[in-house]
Amino acid sequence: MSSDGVDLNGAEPSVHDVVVVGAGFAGMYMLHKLRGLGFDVAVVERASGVGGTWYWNRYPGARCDVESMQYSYSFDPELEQEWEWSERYSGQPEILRYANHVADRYDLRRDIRFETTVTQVDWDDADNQWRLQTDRGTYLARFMVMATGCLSTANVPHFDGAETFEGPTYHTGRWPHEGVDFSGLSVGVIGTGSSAIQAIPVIADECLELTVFQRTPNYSVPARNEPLDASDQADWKANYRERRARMLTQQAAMVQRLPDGEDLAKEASATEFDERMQERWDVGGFTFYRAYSDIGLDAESNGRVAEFVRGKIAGIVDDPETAAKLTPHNTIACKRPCLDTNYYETFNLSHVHLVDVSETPIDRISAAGVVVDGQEYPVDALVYATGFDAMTGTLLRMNVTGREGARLADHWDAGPRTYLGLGVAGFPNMFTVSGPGSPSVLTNMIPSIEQHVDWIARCLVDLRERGAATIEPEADAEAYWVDYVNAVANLTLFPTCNSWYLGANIPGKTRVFMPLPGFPPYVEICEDVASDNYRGFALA
Ligand code: NA7
Repeated sequence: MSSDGVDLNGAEPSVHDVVVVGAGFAGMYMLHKLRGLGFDVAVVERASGVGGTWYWNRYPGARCDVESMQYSYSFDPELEQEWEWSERYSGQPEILRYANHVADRYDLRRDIRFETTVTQVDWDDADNQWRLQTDRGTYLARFMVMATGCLSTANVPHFDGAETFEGPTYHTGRWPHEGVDFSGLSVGVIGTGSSAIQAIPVIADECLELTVFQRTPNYSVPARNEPLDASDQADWKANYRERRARMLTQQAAMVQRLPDGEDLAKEASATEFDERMQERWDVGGFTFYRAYSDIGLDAESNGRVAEFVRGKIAGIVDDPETAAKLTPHNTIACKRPCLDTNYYETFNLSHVHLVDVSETPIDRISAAGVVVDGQEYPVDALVYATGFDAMTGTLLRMNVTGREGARLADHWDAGPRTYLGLGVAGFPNMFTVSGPGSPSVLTNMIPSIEQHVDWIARCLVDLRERGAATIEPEADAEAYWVDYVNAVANLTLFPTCNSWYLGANIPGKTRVFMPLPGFPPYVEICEDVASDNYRGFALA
């Protein structure tokens, strides 16, 4: 790059008011919204299509854990009415079709540059603009929106000998678009997080032998997926405005099938407790975790609920040794809660094997399989269901520098620092959609995305009206926010597990609780900040 902004290969940079990184649900809505407000916007996207998470995560059984009628945009009532969902929880292909429908309906593709990967991002102090270098040219823009998703950089752990494995390997978050045929094959799956819990029963249906390598057992609750009843869908469509408004008043930005319990689990009688938990187990979904008000807050109450699930595992899994291995003993729901269809049941199948790698980790991968404690488990194909470098991984890999060349990686050395999860001190005019420090992954992502996009759009209009060139969080406001997020997280049981919420799944990553529990108070704070002349932000 030369100093006048011309690309080294001679091409002129592409100049816009706003450049958005990512064409998932956040980037698509950001583009649509800002276009409607008269901004010139370009979106860069490394994939060859829209959909973000749902573009990449095509593994067998990939499905949203939030019910279809709630996992969709609310910004256009016509879109809401015209789209028909087919199941209680949508599978990945259906959600990707929806994303493509939205892209077509609002003619979004003409402003999206696909197959374009950001390699370097620098703030230019002299010109008050961002310079994005990509593998397909340079972009200049006054404002930049990182719509890069929370789980978009795959975590592929290092195993000695992995390169010597003779069969194909796959990561759940980078699944081949043409699909994979496991029939007649012996398959290994590493990991038992929510991706694996969805994939294992489906892969088991197809393959000859399945060996699951489990480091930490996980709690899972039945999803009870089923075809969506036409009258249920019609009822939602008739009441969408009231229901969408109600979603925004809920901790996780979604309405549950049963009302949240307001009493304490530890005070319930044994009969009352079992009846209530059983009802929620039968209904399926996240309503299980909302049976009592203190499941996420009080260790004793949490322990009762955990024990209920442990009892279910013992009842479902025939072989007591396998059941014991599958039984978790940590806090329930302090890792991302999982929903399943026949997960524990799958381990009753004679061709499905469980290898516990908690005490003796995977030694290495050989040409023919996975070696644990000196024993080789032969497999023809290997699936890494090993998760993501969550919430910060993608942002940090883009080599972002702010004022005076300060690196985002240095600023976040001790964990991500943001104000409201929307901006970073020293990085003017950069917005993060569902960034660390916002409720994001603890909520239904689409309402969270809409709330951020609407806030950013309002902010850009206000700046335009005032003739302000820059906005950035003040250092004090950011420090206050980091402390606030930590203080709220410490009121809960979330920090008691080694979860990706804490960065604990990535060797060497600083352990800081990254999302903010509690959607409704967060929305109020954001409103209040904007109405109070963007309190905590410096405008120039
Ligand atoms: P997760 O929830 O991070 O699960 C990853 C799994 O991989 C988990 O069971 C890990 O065990 C396991 N893992 C990771 N590294 C290793 C090594 N080195 N050896 C053995 N096992 C390992 O990712 P998912 O994709 O399932 O879910 C991510 C989110 O995507 C999900 O919450 C939804 O929001 C969508 P561990 O528990 O760390 O011991």
